Amino acid sequence: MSVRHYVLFSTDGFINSPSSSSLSDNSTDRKNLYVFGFVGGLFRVDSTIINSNLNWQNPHNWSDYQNLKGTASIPSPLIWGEVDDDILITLINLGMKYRPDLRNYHTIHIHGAHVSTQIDGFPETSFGVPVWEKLKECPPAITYYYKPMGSGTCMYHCQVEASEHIQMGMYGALIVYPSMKSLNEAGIKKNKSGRWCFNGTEQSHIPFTATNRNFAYENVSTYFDKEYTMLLSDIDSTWHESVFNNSSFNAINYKSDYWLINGRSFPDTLYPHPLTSKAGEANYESYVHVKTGEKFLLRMINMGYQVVPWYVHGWPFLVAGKDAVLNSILKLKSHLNIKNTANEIGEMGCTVSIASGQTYDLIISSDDKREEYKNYITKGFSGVPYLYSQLKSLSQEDSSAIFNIPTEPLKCQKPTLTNYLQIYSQGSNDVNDKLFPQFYPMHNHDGYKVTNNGIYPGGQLAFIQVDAPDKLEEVIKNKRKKRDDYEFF
Ligand SMILES: [Cu+2]
Repeated sequence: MSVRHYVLFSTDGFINSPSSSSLSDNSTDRKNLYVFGFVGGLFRVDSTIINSNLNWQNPHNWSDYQNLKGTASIPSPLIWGEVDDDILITLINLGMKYRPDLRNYHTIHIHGAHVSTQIDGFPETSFGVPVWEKLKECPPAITYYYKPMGSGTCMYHCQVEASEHIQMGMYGALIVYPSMKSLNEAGIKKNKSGRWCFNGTEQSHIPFTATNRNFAYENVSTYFDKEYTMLLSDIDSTWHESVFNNSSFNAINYKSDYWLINGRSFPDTLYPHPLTSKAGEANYESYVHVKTGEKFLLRMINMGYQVVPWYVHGWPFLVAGKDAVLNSILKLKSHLNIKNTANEIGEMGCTVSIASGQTYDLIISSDDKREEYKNYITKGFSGVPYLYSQLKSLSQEDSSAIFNIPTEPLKCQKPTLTNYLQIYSQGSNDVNDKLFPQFYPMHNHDGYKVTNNGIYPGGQLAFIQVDAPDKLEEVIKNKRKKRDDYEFF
């Protein structure tokens, strides 16, 4: 149980969004969109200061805060904690750099949290935080606080003139992990050899390195190896321009023309996210990169004004939870102590409709499908020749018919492009090398929202790259099977 204290500053800024499907940085392919948002981050954990610059009570920091004006982007910093932590969020209102005449109050509403109305950020029932005017005095600040009682995916946003301030970008993700204590209370524990157990039964699919932050909920079926937060939103650029230009805009004329994942449209969704500072912690990366056999969690959040039918190619997902509540089938399964580790019992799907303000926790097991895929890729069936030979003759007809795929962009300044002919032509005779990597798109299924400025592909589109299973891992696994001895590690 910790105190996690975040300090956020409200202000304005710009995001630079692709306005075509080009991977180039050419300014003609990009558009600046005026936004509002929060900047700042984690100030302290218990009495350990993480970032002393965020100590707003220290007069030495005050002049620097003026430099934060105009630096907002989308989304706002990701906030996380564990069940029973004290989450504190201090809000300071810097005012706007580009619209200094705007003296609006701002608030923090933690969407999905159960707090008293006096502090839930709804200004009409409580208060707003005013602009810091007397710069030689300590900024007026309000500290929102709450103790999460349950785990799951939430978000926070400003609730002042919510139609406009949310549209302008004042939102971020908020994640609550189970604590060791809350897991233990649900029967999920580590035994003396370091292996995870549920009600005393060893869970061999959960590695001994897993921590409480590898569970979405206090439920053994919600274990994951990796997690990705997908904060979805939509933008009407006309509205943003009218706020920038101080011209009037009637919210009922809302018509979105940019669709974002974590503040970015495809192809920017391929690149490392600028807000990621610390490896291994929850972040806004949207390029999913896993190994065969890994389970990954998609924390879907919709802060847009339109329902998103989110579709994942290739893999069915398990609905682990919705709106920070564990899925009732999983709850029942654990209550009845049904001992299957696979997903046979659970709500599965490939598309989920995510309304504005909803969150979904989706878990995908990238199971080993080599035997199945060989039928498509290297064998062929029902008299159809295998795919490589078909693609080869297709490329002789029209070489550009074989599309290029960006591969491993997180390792590169620019994504390396490849295509399946190149992958199949790899020198190795090992058929596995021709099967991997697999690339699965996931996207808004309202097709026109997979565009930038009307140009396809763009918008809410991201990729999942699944690599071959780690050979070393396989060796270890085999040895483990034989010896069942954790001292091996
Ligand atoms: Cu606001």
